[in-house]
Amino acid sequence: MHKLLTALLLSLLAVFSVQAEDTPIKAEKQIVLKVNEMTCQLCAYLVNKELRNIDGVISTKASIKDRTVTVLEESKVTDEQLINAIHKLNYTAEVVK
Ligand SMILES: [Cu+2]
Repeated sequence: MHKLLTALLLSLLAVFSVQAEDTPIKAEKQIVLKVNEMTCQLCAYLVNKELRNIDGVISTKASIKDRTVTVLEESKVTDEQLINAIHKLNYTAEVVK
């Protein structure tokens, strides 16, 4: 009986530690930037590369067709950081959503 109780407690603990690991993921956010000058693969490559250099950016996806970049990032990353990175490439950027 005691063994069963211990096993139950351990599995409960396992559930709680999984939830604890999940918490930082909820601090992620996604924003979409419009980059009007991004018209070819090279532009998209440079924009992705520059944004991924920012500490806290998890992933980026540039679309030449829509001229937008979807950025998955930690909540500590500010819109200004993303926009400044794109300005470094001499492109303009505005937050779409
Ligand atoms: Cu280009």
